[in-house]
Amino acid sequence: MTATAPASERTVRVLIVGSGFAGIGAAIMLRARGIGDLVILERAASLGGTWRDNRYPSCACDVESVLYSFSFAPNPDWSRTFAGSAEIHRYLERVATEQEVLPHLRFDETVQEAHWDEEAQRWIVQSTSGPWHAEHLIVATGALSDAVRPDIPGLDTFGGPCFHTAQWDASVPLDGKRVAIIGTGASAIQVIPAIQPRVGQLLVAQRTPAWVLPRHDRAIPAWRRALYRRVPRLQGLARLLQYLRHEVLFLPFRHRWLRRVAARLLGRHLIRQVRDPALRTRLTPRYDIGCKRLLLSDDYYPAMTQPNVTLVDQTITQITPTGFVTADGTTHPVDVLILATGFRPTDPPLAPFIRGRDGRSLADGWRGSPTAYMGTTVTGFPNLALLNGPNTGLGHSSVLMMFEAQFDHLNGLFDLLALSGAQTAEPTPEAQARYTSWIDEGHRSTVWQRGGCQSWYLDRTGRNSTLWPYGVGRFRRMIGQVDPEAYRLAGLAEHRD
Ligand code: N01
Repeated sequence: MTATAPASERTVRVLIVGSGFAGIGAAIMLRARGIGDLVILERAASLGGTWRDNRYPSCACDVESVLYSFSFAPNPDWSRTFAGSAEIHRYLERVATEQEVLPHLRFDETVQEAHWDEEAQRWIVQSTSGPWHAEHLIVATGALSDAVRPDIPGLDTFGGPCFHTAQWDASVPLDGKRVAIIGTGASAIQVIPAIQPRVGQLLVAQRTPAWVLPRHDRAIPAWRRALYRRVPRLQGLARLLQYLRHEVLFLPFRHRWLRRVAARLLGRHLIRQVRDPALRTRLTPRYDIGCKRLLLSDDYYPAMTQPNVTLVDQTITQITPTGFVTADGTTHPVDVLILATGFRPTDPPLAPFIRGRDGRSLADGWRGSPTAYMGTTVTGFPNLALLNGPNTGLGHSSVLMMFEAQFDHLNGLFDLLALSGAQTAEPTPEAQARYTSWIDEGHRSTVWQRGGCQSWYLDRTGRNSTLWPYGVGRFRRMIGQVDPEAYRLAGLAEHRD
């Protein structure tokens, strides 16, 4: 189908927005249950989401690849414990190809607006190529897709090359240059050791020192890959062990005394790798371990000790055409400015443009603090599913397992519709409110709420609307079964599975 296809051809049973892991995985799940009438709209020219976009040097997953892959598509060929972005992207492309998802993809189509047409019992979705009509809308646009530029005066006046890590410009020469990187989060700590040997001077602008833990990344030897190919169950066992390890590692996020133990043990990484006491003090986090996302790196601290690296921990007050000025009045000349300033998952970009039964948008209802029943469905928005929705993020394990649990929930919903003969499903306001209170209660004792830091996990109301407050197993158990009492079913269906 082309971008100019007539309206009748633009009516589908399921429309998915976004072709990252969530969107591709949802399409595979739907095809497996016999729903082939589906289209995935992708604003870029190829699939892959965050792993297509993030191509800064040494970009890699900070969850072991054996766990950061679909359970139904194990990959015995991972080259490293923590695969790089290009390898993860290739994996996703391969899975999409093998599972015959590619014919469903429409590239270079940006969704601008979607609203529920109550009379037609359809979603009407406006994309850059025109309207689509769909019975079900699945939003899989990801939490880390829109780069945030820092709100520093003068940023636009900088005269040299300036780019965000998620929009890395490989054509900009860095060799021998004076480069500044703003931010010391997950992206920055991967970039810094990768470019430090090449640049002349590297200025690292740190606002808050982070907890950085050992990563133990290794090449996976050929014999082990061969073994996994021959005996897939062994890789399944390795995955299970990683899963259980991460579930155990989750406990300190909820229990303070375990955090104290963890901080004492894991704080040694900094002590071992940074000998200079003054630099060590400046790199020492001043909040509870785990409050902000834990960072994993074996080479970040060693890079910070190199003679061509300067830690700048004064606030940047002004960016000028030739560099930046810090609060102590120092001027720092810079040739290239790299923004490792992250994303804003608490303000999903499509939320103001998706309107439900009463014409109000998701953003209108959320008022700065996203909520959804089981992190997936929203009252007043029939047949809408949000993948990686509110409170489905993780601070300790692979988010792909959360996506798969959401797929199970959607499967259950399609079963419920098929069995009941209904056309639409949406959670009751009571079910969503109960669930949200339960989530908030669950967060009360977590480090994210009490750890003494400002993190992007918290929205502008101060509520944690991004993370799931328990272990992954609990989410899978809860959401895997659909409670019919929690859903309002309506209409008579044309389709049957
Ligand atoms: O972004 P971040 P990221 N002046 O928000 C600083 C995922 N990810 O791109 O801590 C000065 O973590 C900010 O400072 P502060 C992963 O989920 C995954 O690094 O707010 N500094 C912080 O240091 C990750 O958590 C992988 O005080 C400013 C940094 O910028 C998420 O992406 C790999 C500033 C932003 O850090 C985001 O990581 C990489 C300002 N005005 C990333 N504004 C995987 O492996 C912001 N900062 C899966």
